[in-house]
Amino acid sequence: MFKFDKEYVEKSYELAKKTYAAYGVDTDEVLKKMDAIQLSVHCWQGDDVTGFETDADGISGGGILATGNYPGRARNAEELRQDLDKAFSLIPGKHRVNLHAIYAETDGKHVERDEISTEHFERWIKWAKERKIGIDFNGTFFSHKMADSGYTLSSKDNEVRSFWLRHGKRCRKIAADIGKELGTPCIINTWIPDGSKDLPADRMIYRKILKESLDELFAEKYDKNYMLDAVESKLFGIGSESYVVGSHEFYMGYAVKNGLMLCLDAGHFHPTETISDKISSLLNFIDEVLLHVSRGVRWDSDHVAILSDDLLAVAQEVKRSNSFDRVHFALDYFDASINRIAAWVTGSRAALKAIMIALLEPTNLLVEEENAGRLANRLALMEEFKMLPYSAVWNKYCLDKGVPVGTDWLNEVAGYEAEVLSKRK
Ligand code: RNT
Ligand code: ZN
Repeated sequence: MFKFDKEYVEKSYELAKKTYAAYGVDTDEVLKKMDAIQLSVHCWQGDDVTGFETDADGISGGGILATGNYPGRARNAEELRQDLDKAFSLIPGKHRVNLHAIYAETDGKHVERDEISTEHFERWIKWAKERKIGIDFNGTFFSHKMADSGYTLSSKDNEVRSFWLRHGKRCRKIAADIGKELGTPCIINTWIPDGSKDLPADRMIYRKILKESLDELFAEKYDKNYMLDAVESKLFGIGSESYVVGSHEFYMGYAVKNGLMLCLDAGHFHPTETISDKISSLLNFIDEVLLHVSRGVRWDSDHVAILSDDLLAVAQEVKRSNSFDRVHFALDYFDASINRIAAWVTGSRAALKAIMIALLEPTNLLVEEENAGRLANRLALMEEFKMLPYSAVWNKYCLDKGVPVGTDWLNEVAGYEAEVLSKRK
């Protein structure tokens, strides 16, 4: 495979810089802007969303399913952090880590979800502090016997509903503690699986209950410097094909009304519907948007993110609306059929590439043509800009950040697999 040495990378960068300058884009500035970009990297790619609960029972309740049995899954928090460290060493820039409540460390003791607290995340906090990175958080409302009915916060069963309410409240407190400890607001995203396989007779009742539950869940106000709440909608899932209580309309309404962040997961809409066009609408009514960068293949399959037209369109929308301070990029996919470090790195690098390509776009020139009514030129320029030498800028970025350039990172993954992952039985 082609080996990019330092001289080659520097020389190509100088040429690319000239090309971009001719279009009015300063590539050095773009490299600086990349420093401010933080992805929220999901810990759950490392262990197939299993978590460390003593009675982890896989698919039970909630329909979250990672398929595949590639060897080397992280079996405990130590291994998961070690794997994340490896992945981070191959991803340019400094990024956050996204945790779920099931990643609590309870030292072998069974601690129910409505009893977890910040102490169970102390090692994660210490680890993040040492690396000077932020942590984001999620309550885990699935893979649990109390989710077996298919309903959690919208359950008609008060025992079930209050159990999940207690869980959700604990998670918000944990998130606020994390944000305070780390000095960067912890985004806590609430996604629940509630819905039904077949046609419900009364769609309204569950949504009414969910609204009441959310009002109670979010009643306690926390300092925005410590934590920020987001809510995530969905269209359908495994076991909730006919009806999802927390649909897009439901949560968009709720977020607008209550000043929360809305989470758009790329896999949670109709298969041909994209999330890019939603950003400029939402930002007129809510302060911030959380993105779950994912790739649905025919359905909400959570394939590893790639540099697709869809992902690029999302990054372009954020760039063109100058909203990088209001839109948060989190990754959300889980593939258990390939090397999990490679899955993390491929998706993270894809998201960063999309953001960089968008930042390098000579947007002003497009807007100029648009405003002058020269729409053929606008289209033609968009096509021409697809061929600009962004790969040279990307390679320079990787070089500057001290991570492998080009395909070199694959050797690192292979070495890690031989030395570490293959020994996990
Ligand atoms: C599920 C949602 C949710 C989860 C993670 C694990 O459909 O996308 O975000 O994937 O919380
Ligand atoms: Zn998601």
